[in-house]
Amino acid sequence: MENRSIVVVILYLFIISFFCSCDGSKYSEKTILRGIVPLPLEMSEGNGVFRFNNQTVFFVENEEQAGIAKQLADKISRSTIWSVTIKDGEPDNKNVVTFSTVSGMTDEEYQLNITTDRIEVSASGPAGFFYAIQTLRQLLPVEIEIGDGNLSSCDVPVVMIRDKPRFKWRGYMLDVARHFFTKDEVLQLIDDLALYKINVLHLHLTDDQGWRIQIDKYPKLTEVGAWRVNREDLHWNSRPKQKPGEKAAYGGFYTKSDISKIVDYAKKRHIQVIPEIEMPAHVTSLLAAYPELSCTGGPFTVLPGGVWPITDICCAGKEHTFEFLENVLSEIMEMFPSQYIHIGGDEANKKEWEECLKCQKRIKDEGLKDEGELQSYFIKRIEKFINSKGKVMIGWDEIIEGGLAPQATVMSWRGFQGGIEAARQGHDVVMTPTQFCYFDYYQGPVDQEPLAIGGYLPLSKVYAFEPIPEELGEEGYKHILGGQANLWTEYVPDLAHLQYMTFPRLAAMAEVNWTSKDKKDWNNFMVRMEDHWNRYDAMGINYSKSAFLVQIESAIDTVNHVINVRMFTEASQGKIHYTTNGSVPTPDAAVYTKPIEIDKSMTFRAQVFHNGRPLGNEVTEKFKFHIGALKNVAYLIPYSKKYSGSGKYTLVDVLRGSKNFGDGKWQGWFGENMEVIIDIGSSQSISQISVGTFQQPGSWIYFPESVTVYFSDDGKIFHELGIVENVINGQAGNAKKEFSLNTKGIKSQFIKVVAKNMGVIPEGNVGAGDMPWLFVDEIVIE
Ligand code: TNX
Repeated sequence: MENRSIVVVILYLFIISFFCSCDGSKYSEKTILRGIVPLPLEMSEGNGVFRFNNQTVFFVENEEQAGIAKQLADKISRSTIWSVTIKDGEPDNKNVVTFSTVSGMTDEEYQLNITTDRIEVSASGPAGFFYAIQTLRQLLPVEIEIGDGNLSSCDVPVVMIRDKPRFKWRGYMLDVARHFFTKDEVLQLIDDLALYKINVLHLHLTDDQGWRIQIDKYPKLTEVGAWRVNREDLHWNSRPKQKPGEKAAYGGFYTKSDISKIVDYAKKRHIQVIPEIEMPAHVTSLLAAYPELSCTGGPFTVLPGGVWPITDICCAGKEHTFEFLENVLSEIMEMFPSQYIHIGGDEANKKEWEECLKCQKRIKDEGLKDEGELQSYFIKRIEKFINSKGKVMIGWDEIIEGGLAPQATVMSWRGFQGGIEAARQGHDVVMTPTQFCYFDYYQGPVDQEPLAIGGYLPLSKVYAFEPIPEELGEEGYKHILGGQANLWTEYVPDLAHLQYMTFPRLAAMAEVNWTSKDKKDWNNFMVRMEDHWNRYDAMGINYSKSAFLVQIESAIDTVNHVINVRMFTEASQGKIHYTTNGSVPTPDAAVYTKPIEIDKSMTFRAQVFHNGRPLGNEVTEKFKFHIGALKNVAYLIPYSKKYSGSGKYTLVDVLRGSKNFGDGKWQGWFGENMEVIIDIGSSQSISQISVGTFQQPGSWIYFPESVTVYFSDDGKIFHELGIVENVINGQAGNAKKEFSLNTKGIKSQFIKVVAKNMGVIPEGNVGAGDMPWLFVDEIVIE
């Protein structure tokens, strides 16, 4: 160690022990409330504040530091009635913020020493200074994010911070292919990523539904590939392809100048932009422009939504395919200075390759075993080209199949396994398993959230993500570069929605990747986040409050004929207030403390309040007791074992299935009708019968074709009461629907209900098993 480093370390230890009133792993309440996310490595707090005012001067050593200081100085200047001054040279007085380059720190490490007189920022280079400034930004009042120029001064607390990240890859992926986001929207996102010390923005630039980047050599890629027919009014999975004569005008792309602005803007915020060009599959938009790169010759049109499976693929038998892709990659590498180039490589359906003479010839000539090895041949060839330009290839974990390209870095998305295998083979890995990292998944109860792709990834689960799998041991520490959040945008059409899916989950992901494992603490995180709700408001970020949504769970007690209602939230801040008389819940409404037993129809309205302020949105849940409630149901056709609800009372248990069809409240029939007889015990007047059903075309669940109701007094001879036809016919996308029949004047003891399965899946959505599911809950008899 150099003498100077030793001095720095000794000095540092001295300062830390001076400030430390505890063992360094515990933080006082006051410190927690500062709201620094991700949590720094070490913090120790003193007394008092440093006050920024019209006399405060930033002293920097060079231009680069001046640029970093300016980013914060501009924010302060915009929010106050004065402007911050930046100078170089030695500070001569108090009330200064000084930047000093020191040795002995890693690239992204920094030290921030705030005293009442001055703020000292030290780091070994620009990344460290930049992160110190982000921490300082979070210590300043949220008003600095508003920029309306009213503050006369602003304070930051006296504190000593030493900080550095756990992982060097702290990523966020944005899919700009499924929905396009403009250059300005991307710039705004970059600003928001910087707040959390994210250092990789992975842009998924091409996919079946759009090609989003200008390539001079192949202009049709954007003239044709960037545009699709507008079917935004339909569910992603029920969008018919472009018809002859229809204009494709929905989409967009980045010009070279846009990319240069994005890369530059990100660089100033220490974010590396990594481009992804998908191959050999997920290429319909490319093939729409240049069909000669396919096995079949086309024609193709840019897809307006999802089609499954997609067999469109680049021909691996033609030399021209490689020449073309290498030319594209050359232009990409000119535009993006990043060390890594992402080539996709996921979900390649090999059907076309199996049937293509050229691909088969390639398999033979190269002595390959099968199409799996052909994919590996494809990827290795591309890797060789990327390496020849001094860059590293990265791809989704499918690139392991058939033999991994020698230098490749793997992005493990199908769980951890691909990453584990790759690391064991000595490759670097970015962990991005769906179950912890897919920000396109729901973050709250499905019924309360905007439409998402499926899955469930609440905030606490993101926080629980651990990128290094235990079974890897030392190998893991060596090869796992870090973790990454992925926002796929099939169901994310605009910036407001992007923000909703991203925040606050990004804050949790940031802490996963930055903060040391032993310092992570969910409750502590959520307390610090209290400051961030205000900061989001000030920054104009449309964030999700799903962690504070009241979830109402209910269980049936078939012995006592009551329902137990339980309420909870993901986050522990605040209290649940509720009403049952129809009024809006306020902080004065009853506080939920323990499960509530009900034996008659009731509507709950509930919301979380903390210090009088609502934290989440209001939630309503209705429980409707009816004549059929908890009566015997005879199944003439048994329900599927896979979707059995809670058994024989499911259809009459008062509890209603949600839009999450796996919630345990729905009963399903696969390709078959539902036929049940409900015995209500004695002959009674019935005014209406409603049958609740569900549709989710992406999961091959469809409304019934019709619902027919029969009645009988002996349970043997049934008379038809009426039929309700389905007029929607698979078009409505995800929805719940009641099939209701007016039965006024009818008296009956036995009611038979037949819901007719659609029988066939509508064209364009042919899926596993080729038969539709029919989902029912509940049968309400009034
Ligand atoms: C899988 S992750 C995909 C994407 C989809 C995503 C939806 C990966 C490499 N492929 O094409 O958008 O699931 O969650």
